[in-house]
Amino acid sequence: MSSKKNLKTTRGKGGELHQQATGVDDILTTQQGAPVADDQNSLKAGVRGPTLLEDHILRDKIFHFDHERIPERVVHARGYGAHGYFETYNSLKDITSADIFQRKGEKTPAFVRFSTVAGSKGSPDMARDVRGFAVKLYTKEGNWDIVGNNIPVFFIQDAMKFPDLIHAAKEEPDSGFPQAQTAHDNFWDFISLTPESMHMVMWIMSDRAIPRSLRFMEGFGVHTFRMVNSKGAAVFVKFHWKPRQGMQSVVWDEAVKLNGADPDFHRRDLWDAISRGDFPEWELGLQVFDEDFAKRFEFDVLDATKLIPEELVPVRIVGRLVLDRVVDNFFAETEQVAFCTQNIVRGIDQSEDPLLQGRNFSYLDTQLKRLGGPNFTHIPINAPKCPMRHFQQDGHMAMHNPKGRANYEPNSWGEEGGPRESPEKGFASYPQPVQGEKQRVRSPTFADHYSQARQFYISQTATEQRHMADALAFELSKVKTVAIRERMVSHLLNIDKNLAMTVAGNLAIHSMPKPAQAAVKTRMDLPASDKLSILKNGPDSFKGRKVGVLAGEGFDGALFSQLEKALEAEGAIHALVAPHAGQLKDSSGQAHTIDEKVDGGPSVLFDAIVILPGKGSQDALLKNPAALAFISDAFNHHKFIGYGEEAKPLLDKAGIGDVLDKGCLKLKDAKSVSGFIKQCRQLRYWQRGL
Ligand code: HDE
Repeated sequence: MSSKKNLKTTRGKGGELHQQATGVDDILTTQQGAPVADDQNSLKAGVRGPTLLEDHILRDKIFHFDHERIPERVVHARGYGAHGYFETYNSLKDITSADIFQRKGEKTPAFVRFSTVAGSKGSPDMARDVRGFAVKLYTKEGNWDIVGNNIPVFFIQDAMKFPDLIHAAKEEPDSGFPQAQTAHDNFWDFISLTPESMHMVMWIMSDRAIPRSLRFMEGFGVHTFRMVNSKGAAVFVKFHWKPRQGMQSVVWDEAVKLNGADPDFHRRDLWDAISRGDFPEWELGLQVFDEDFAKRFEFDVLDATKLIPEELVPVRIVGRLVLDRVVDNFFAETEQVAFCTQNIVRGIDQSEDPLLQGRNFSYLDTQLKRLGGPNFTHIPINAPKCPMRHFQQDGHMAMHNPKGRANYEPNSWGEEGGPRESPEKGFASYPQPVQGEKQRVRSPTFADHYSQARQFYISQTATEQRHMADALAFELSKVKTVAIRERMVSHLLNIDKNLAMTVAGNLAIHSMPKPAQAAVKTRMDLPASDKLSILKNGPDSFKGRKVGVLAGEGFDGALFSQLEKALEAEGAIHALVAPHAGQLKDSSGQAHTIDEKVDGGPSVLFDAIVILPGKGSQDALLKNPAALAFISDAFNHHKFIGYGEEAKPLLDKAGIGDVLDKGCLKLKDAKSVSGFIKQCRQLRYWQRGL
């Protein structure tokens, strides 16, 4: 490998290592391109004398280092991106003139950035939070950004409240904590005073807010947008990204432990999957509807706290997004990418959703500060991949100014006078008639705050409902002000009485508060919508998932190789976990490389576990608390557990020997291994009612 070629190395007078370039192409230079002779020592007056201000090489290096950081995003600071493409399944000419949807099979380059919302850039991946799902599509007629989330509704209805929401959710301003979590007084104070957030609260207290992988979650455009065809006719549209891998989440105790075991769990998972060629895919679905439906629908389609159930408007699948390339450089791509809801193309248009309208101002404004000037479209990750011709010029870091004398239009310079407008090809806004008195007002059609919150709750399985009650009780238990806890329970009473009672019980609220006053009567008759549940829509596949194999010296090599084969056939992967690092010999004497030393590879990193202690290695595992926690945690997290012949003492010591259930399978041959993998397709053994 070229990086391993023998460099000429010498030692300096102080014993420091000097590595010298071997050719002209690998000579280290300053920013100005001047070759550097010594990258270890600053220029001094005498061997032990002061460093000279004259040292332009030292100053060049440190000056640049000093300015490496740019402001992190004020929200969605923690994120991870990847490249890919969008493939159009069929022409959508009938509803949109957007170039990306004109030709079947068209492939459009894409960049996606996933994120959490509240935490800072260095916060852990597995925080309970909404995940950003921002997609940049480099279409032939300009960049189109769908800046969405993994939850189809939002906390608030009007952009005016966004700074308040975010201030309340982030760390408290005096103490500066808690970081990346909503379990504190300020958040629940604001939420409990903002009933419009109740639908979203149900979503963030559900397992949607702790996804197992960025690959295993849905994405939504949230707002209602418009599509406009070449004749100028418009339809309303809501965007959905459906993961081909299926949805999957973790349980809260796992999330807490994962944040310690691997704060980069989500980004590592995405990087690893793409690097091994297991490219995640989402299908783009549209809910298309017209003014007539919008009028008939029981809620306002401009209200971002509401969704349209798929039973009412089915999702039409129109293409797929494939992520097939990791970034070359995190900063250049993931950090510098600038999404904006204003980045739309001909054939796509805005709606009058007051949240969306506010976002249209915010994103461009925030990029200016974050990226330091108006020329961030010159950065490769933000530059369109189609021709860009305009008369905009100058500003910080201008990379390409227009050539020639014309920097304005109209001008008299004919064909040399630069680009001109095109009524046929250019963007045209949908001519929505607009009239009204100027007023600061919330539309009365936005006033129902509980009906869809209730609908979401009753659409969940009993397991998911239990998780929601647990999450609410956990979050509110961290709220010190009892009045805030009670106020939240008063809202829950409008959503589901049992939920309210369970949460109140866990908070030892003995006398129930009155239900919160609802602005309009809550609809108790909205039917459950199965698509809103994760567990009702399981992938029935173990593809893309990972098994942790806890093994000891002399483990059953034949069984292990059967397991390896079965997992490969399923498209799943595994890691070998042992009490020590290095290598492990199996029963036939073959050596295997250990992937994780057990205290660095707890079972929360895996979707299922297999326990294969060797005949002579029981002791090492029995005496290792991390090995015992590996097993008991997996059991408590409802994971499928496969175990070999010699595992019994370990299962006993881990405290599960007596309670083994149908989610725990003894492995002895290829048949039992394949039975185990088949079971794993359910992802978790929820029947283990803990
Ligand atoms: Fe954002 N949001 N947002 N947001 N948002 C930002 O823009 C804002 C909202 C979303 O990976 C910021 O470039 C306002 C809804 C994502 O780079 C900022 C309002 C949805 C990302 C901003 C909202 C989102 C952002 C911060 C209420 C889901 C990350 C950095 C009116 C549909 C994009 C930046 C990335 C980022 C403002 C509400 C999604 C400050 C004012 C609703 C995925 O401009």
